[in-house]
Order: sequence, then structure tokens, then C-alpha cells
Amino acid sequence: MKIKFYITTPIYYVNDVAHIGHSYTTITADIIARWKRLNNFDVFFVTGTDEHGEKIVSAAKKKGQTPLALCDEMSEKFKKIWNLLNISYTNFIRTTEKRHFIAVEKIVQTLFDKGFIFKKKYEGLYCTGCERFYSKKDLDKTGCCFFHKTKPLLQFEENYFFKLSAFQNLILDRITDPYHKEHIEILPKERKNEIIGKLKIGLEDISLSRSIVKWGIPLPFDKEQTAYVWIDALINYVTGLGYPEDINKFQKYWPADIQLMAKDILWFHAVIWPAILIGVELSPPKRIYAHGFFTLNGNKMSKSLSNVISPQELIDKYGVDATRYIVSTIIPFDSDGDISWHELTLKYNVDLANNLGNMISRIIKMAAKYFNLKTPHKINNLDLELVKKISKLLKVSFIINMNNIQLHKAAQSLQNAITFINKQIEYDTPWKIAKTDTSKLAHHIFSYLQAIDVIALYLLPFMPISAKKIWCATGANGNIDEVAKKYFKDFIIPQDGFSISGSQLQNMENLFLRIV
Ligand code: ME8
Repeated sequence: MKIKFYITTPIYYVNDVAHIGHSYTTITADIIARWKRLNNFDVFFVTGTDEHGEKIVSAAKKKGQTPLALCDEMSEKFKKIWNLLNISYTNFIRTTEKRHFIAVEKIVQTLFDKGFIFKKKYEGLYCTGCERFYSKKDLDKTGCCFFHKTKPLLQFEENYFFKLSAFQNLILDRITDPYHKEHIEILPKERKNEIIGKLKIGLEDISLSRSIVKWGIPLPFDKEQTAYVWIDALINYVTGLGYPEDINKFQKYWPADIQLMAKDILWFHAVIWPAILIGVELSPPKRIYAHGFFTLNGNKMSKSLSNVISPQELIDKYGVDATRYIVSTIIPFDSDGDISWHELTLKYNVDLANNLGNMISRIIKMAAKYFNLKTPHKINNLDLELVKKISKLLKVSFIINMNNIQLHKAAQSLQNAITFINKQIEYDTPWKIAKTDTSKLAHHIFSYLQAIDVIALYLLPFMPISAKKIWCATGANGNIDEVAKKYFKDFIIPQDGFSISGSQLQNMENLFLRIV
């Protein structure tokens, strides 16, 4: 029996195309999903697009399109880029889909029936960028929103409100008590503490509907009002599992095992989302992880400053797999990080072209030169010493870091293992041995090939295409995915090695060419 694992990314606004920040969350989620599949989990992975609200209406107006035409065009663009990046999502959810309307109606109606929704006249400062009301104390000294640096506009409406205040202690208990049967683990710790601090101050009820925004999902009990875009959006995480119509699938995968996002939207996920779920008697997510923000050359990425890096630009420069690797490992997951094209290229050259690429090409070149591009004969079990050492080294560091979503550290342990192999080659000096001892040379080359193979297994979640190419180049035995699943269960190296004696190898000189 496989254990289920449900992972989500935020659903992205369709007012603009994806940039490196969106790719960061999505690629990370994909790497974790692939990692879990290799560890025999039954993975469900949901991503999608957030298509309602004022922001979308105004973006469509600017482009002279209807909101739906904009949503159709942009959600396709998101799908296309995720497909290009090899994102293995199980379900892509669009909030304009009928199945999502059904889920939102069901949840909002349940909250209404349970008395968690009431009507109230309201005046507030609304930031369209964030799609939320702010009170003056939440704004900077000039009265601007911290994220968008624009002044929220005063809006007056009679709306339905969600009794968020009723959930204060219920959420606090779940976050602070690790033994609670519905414990919500918030990561990283500092952000969890911020959430707890804010929760302790108290919760204000929040607007759950808008009367002036027509581009949304009408409330089932008052069709003149539409669901507030954040309530609408959060519910995607259950729609994506088939709620409420495919209840078996939903019950199989819910609650989410991990929900990823950046720190800007942690409050919605850590407080409002659990409150909605508790309100309708569903369990909250088990783990919520808010990563840091990318800045580019010291500035917030924004189209108006023309300083965004798009995933397409990255793919054009580095290729799909290298983009996945660089983006997911260039900054520590928990902190903000400044990036630049220079640094991205440096990471590519150091980790992939120099360390990994050189190791593979030099080993295969030696096999070509001395053994006619074939895996030499295995002499004895000492031939497996190196691969066993690498396996042991990675087993601890890589796995802990992957399970803690510290991808930059997992990648570092892989790089350390590659450096270890490169150093071993320098130490062995096989080019000297070639002149004197063919059987010793066979031992070394055989050992190196097995070491490459085990590296390929660990590279699989990060760089699925390249890992397969490497696996084929060393003539390794069997389907890499199947071998990896077996290996990650017992960590046993096959008796005859992965690349068995006599296997045909392929030259591998241009897997990651140096970029100048
Ligand atoms: O907030 N650095 O959508 P959104 C790192 N629709 N990650 C970044 C980033 C950056 N500079 N910029 C964006 C929304 N992201 C809502 C979500 S979910 C129910 C609704 C990533 O298009 C990061 O994951 O503004 C962030 O949380 C998300 O994109 C925001 O995407």
C-alpha cells in the first residue's frame, strides 16, 4: 500500500505571465513530488491559475479583452511553460471552471448554514494588487501597501462577512500544539512565530464577498454578491482533488501534506484557509511552508521596472533541466535572495558544466580510450567500494534535506559527492595506471561508472531528462525510474553494479557546455 502525499503550489494570477518567482515555487513542488514518487508515495500534485477579481478585470480592460478571453489565453501560457519545464502536476485547476464554482458554492453555503457568515456595511482601504482590504496600521508611513507601494483606495460596500474571529483559538491550538490531531506545521519557524504573534493579538472578521466585483463566483444565497477572490482561490486546493463531487478521491488525498507559497501570502494560508476548513468540518493542511522572495539585482521584480526574468529566457539560455536545477537551488528556501544573470550563469558553470559535466565526460572518455567505449570487466567486490561510499555519503545528507525542503542543501551534498569522485580520479591517476596495469585500470573505470550511476539516481527529481541521458550513457541496466525506486527503498547496490561489464557506453561531452 502506497502512502498518499498531496502537494500544492499557489494558483497564480493571470494578469501577467509567469516569471522566475512563480517558477521557483512550481519547480520546487515538482522536485518534491518526483522525490516522493521515487520513495513510493502515491503523489497528487495540484497547481493552477487564479482567474477572478478586480486585478484580472483591469488587466483584461487594458488589453482590450474580456476577462474570460484573458484567462483562457493566460492559463494556457502557464500550462505551456509548466509543461516545457517538465512539471509533473496531477491536476491543473482554473478557478473559472464549473467544478470550482460547485466547490465554492458548497463551502460558502455550508459556512452560511453554520452561522459563520453575516452581512455588514463596510468601509475599507482596498489594494487591488493584493486583492485585500487593509487597515491604516497595516500600511507604510505614506499610506501605501508594503508589497505594491501603491495607495489602496477607499471602498464602501455592504458585504457578507466571515466570522474569522471565532477561529482564533482553534487555529492557535492547531499551530502551537504539535500533538494536536489536526496540527498545522508552519515553516520556517520565524514566520510561524510571526503568525502566532499576530493571532494572539486577535482576529478581525473579514469580508467574504464583493458587490461591486461582478467577475467572480456568485454567492449561492445572494446572487448579487460574488465570493471574495481569496476565499474563491483558497478553495482550489480541495476542488483540485474532486471536492465535493468525487468524494472518494477527495478523502483519499485530503488533508494536504504540504502547501508551498512565498511569505507574501502566508497569512491567507496559515489563518484564513484553516478557518474556512475548520468551519466546514474539514481538516486543515498538515504543513504550510512559506519560502523567501527573489529580488533581481537588488530590486523587487516587476514588469513596470522591466526587471523580470522569465522561465522561457532561462530555458533558452540554460536548457530545461539546468533551469530546474539552478532556480530551485540558487537561494536557501527559507530566506529572501538576490539573484542576477551573472550569478545564475556562475551556478550553471560551477555545478553543472565544471563539476558534474566534466566528471562524466572525463570518465566516459577514458572508457572510450582504454576499453573501446564499453564498461570494463568487474574484478571483485572492491570495484563497488567507491559507489558504496558515495551512496552512504548521500543517503544521509541528501535525504534529510529533501524531506525538509532544503533543496539547495540537497544539491550541495550532490555536488560534494561529485567533487569526491573527481578527487578520487585525481588521486588514482588512471592515465598513469593505463601504462602499467590494465586490470587495475579496469577496476577504476568500472568503479567510476558505478559512481556516476548513483549520482544519476539522485539527480532524477531535479533533472529528469539529464539523469536519464547519463544513465543511458553509462549503459546502466534497467529503467532508471524503476531502479531508483528500488534503490531508495533499501540503498543496495546491485552485485554486478548498475552499469554491467561489457555495456555499450555513449560519449557525453556536451551535456552541460560551459557558458561564457
Ligand atoms: O498571490 N520570489 O498569485 P501570484 C519568490 N493568486 N516567489 C515568488 C515571487 C518572487 N519574487 N513572485 C511570485 C497570488 N512568487 C494568488 C495566490 S493561492 C490560493 C492564490 C510566487 O500570481 C510565490 O509562490 O501573485 C508567491 O506566493 C506566488 O508566486 C504569488 O503568485
